[in-house]
Amino acid sequence: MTIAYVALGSNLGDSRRYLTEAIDAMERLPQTRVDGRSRIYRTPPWGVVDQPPFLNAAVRLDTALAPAELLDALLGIERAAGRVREGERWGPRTLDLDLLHMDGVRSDDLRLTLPHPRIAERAFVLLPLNDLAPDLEIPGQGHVAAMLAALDPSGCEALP
Ligand code: PH2
Ligand code: MG
Ligand code: MG
Repeated sequence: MTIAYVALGSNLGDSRRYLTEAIDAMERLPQTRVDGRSRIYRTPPWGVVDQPPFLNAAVRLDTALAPAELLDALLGIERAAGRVREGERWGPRTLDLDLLHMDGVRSDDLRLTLPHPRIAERAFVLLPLNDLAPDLEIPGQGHVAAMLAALDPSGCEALP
C-alpha cells in the first residue's frame, strides 16, 4: 500500500457537495482507503482571478493502485461530477482532483508529474495539506508547514 495525497477543488455548482461526494467516491475505489481528510476552505481564485471563489480540501489515501491507475480513477470521478475540459486553463470547474504526491514515487511523463510541481506556490493546496500532514516533506519543494508559513493565506478561511 502507498500513501497518496489528493487536492480537491470546486467553484461551480454545489461545491461542498461535489467535494464530499468525491471523497465518498475515492473511498469506493478498489484497493483504496481514505485515511484522512482536511477541513474545507473557501479560497480566493488563484491564477485566473476573475472567477468565483473555490472550496478546497485534501485527502490522504492508502492505495494499492499504481500512479497511472489512480490518476485514471480520479479523472473518472471528475467526469462523473460533470467536469468538462474545455475553456481556459485554470478556469471554473465543478470538480478538480489533483494528485499531489505519492510516497516514494516520482513521475515525469506527459500525463502525470509527481510530486505536483506547484504545491509550494499555492495556499489553497497547502492549507488543507497542512491539516493532514504538516511534517510531510515534498521532495524537491520542502516541508509542508514551512512552505505554508512562507505564503500569505489571507482571504482563505476554513468552513465550520
Ligand atoms: N484551481 C485552479 C486554479 N485556481 N484557485 C483556487 N483558489 N483553488 C483552486 O483549486 C484552483 C485555483 C486550477 O486547478
Ligand atoms: Mg488543479
Ligand atoms: Mg486538475
